[in-house]
Amino acid sequence: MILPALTEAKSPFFRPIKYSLFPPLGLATLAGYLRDDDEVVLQDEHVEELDVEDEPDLVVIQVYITSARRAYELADRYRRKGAWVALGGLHVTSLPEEATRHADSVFLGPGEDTWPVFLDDFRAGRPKALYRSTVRTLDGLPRIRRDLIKHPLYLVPNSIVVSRGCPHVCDFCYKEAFFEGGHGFYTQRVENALAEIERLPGRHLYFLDDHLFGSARFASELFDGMRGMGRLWQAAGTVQSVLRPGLLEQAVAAGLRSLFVGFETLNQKSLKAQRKFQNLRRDYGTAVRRLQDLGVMVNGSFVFGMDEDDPSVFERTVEWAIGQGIETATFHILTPYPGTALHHGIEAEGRLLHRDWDLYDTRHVVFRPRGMSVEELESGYWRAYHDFYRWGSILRGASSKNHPIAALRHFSYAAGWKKLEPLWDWVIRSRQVLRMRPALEQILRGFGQQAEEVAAGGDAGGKPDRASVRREAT
Ligand code: B12
Ligand code: SF4
Repeated sequence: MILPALTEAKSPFFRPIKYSLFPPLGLATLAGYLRDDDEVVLQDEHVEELDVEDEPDLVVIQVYITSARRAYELADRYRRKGAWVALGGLHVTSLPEEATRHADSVFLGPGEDTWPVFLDDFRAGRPKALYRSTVRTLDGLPRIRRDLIKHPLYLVPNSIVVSRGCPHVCDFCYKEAFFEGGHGFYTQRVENALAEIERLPGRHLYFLDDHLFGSARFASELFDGMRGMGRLWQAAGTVQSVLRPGLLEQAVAAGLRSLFVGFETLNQKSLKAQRKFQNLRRDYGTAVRRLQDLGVMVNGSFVFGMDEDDPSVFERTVEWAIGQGIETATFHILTPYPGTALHHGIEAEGRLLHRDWDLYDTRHVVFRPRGMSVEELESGYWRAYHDFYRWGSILRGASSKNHPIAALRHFSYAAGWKKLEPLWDWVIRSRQVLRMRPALEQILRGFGQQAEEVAAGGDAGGKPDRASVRREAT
């Protein structure tokens, strides 16, 4: 089983830490369906040199858009050697005709229903060329084969997903295309999710769910069950879910310490155009303050290049994010992934510049924007990163915090990710990534402050008093 990497992740010169964060959870999930006497090796090219001299009967490759070229190269190589090659994942689902040229079997959508059927077919000597997922459930999943994951190579080996998809339908998102033909959002049973969490060693967890708060009932029961487990965790959620009374407090009491929030744009018209309705007319500032008051760090996600954006968008967005004291920001250039509504629209308007999937990495402009030139969009994107992570900006963001401990935490986290990149590069090369986890946990804990007070004393169902949280911290 192979997770191929895009070129950048294998660079001999510099390796961004983001590629050493998470193990290949999708493939480890599929490996759970194998029999005890099946011999299986899981290789992740983001963190190791691939051994392609082996002679397997079956090769399984997960294909993302940015690693598609490498995935097809590997697939062709193994097919020439006589192995049966199975390709699946997001990119294959969007463009099955393209993938078919490099595969013996192609899988559309999530693999939990089709993969076991294929395994039976394969063992019986009659595997099909195409498998399309239609049954969507996470009930009765076998155990994820975490034993196949090379833990020391990842900063966050405890990544976990307890749901699939998302209840929303944003135009630029992969989600609608990937889940076509069945439910687009479904969760595990709470007891199964809790059992999976119990099995994970250590304290730190990272929920990779698109929207952990997508079902308020599920999330509430999950957080209730996690209370007292002593976990520290990170996740993703929407502005809407942050503003919802009660749920966030429950999450914090269960150990939430940092949340990835899709703000995407400060422009209401753009939100509407992208059908990001759940963000419409929500007070972003209140959402950030709610998170900060509860001791949750914010990773704000922003997208540049929507039709309403002009060259002033970069500075406005960055200024807003720094002013709000957002700890880390992820900027993206709007990218029309094949299969999405955004892609259909831009293609129909003749604005697509090329189909070089290597460059569909949200850092390159692949379509003709409306309100600025391609060069302005690309340089504005890089400027946004530069301006947000300048020492002066980090200090300004940190000083917006009301407490020195919160300011120190802001400073350590923001500087740790961006300013210490050469150090991360060295850590990755010396294969010491896992050793950095205690430092990450320490920062997430807020050096033992704020959120732990809420967890210990706060009423999970109610709204803690902002002033009292600050007083406790002091
Ligand atoms: C974690 C993550 C990462 C991690 C690590 C990836 C990893 N180790 O798997 C990191 C940080 C490295 C990363 C980087 C990037 N990512 Co990323 N990432 C994710 C994220 C949040 C979760 C993936 C995950 O673990 N899901 C949970 C598991 C259980 O599901 P799964 O992996 O999809 O596997 C299931 C199915 O896909 C299927 N399946 C997969 N392969 C196969 C094969 C076969 C044979 C079968 C039968 C089934 C099958 O079965 C599995 C079980 O259901 C997704 C969002 C998402 N919801 O998928 C984005 C996502 C995959 N990333 C994306 C992007 C764009 C990127 C970047 C380009 C971002 C950037 N600007 O740098 C880079 C480059 C990625 C690359 N290497 O090429 C896009 C991909 C779009 C696309 N069409 O391919 C996504 C969808 C985010 C988004 N909403 O746009 N990413
Ligand atoms: S809220 Fe996020 S995950 Fe859900 S559809 Fe929109 S972009 Fe995709």
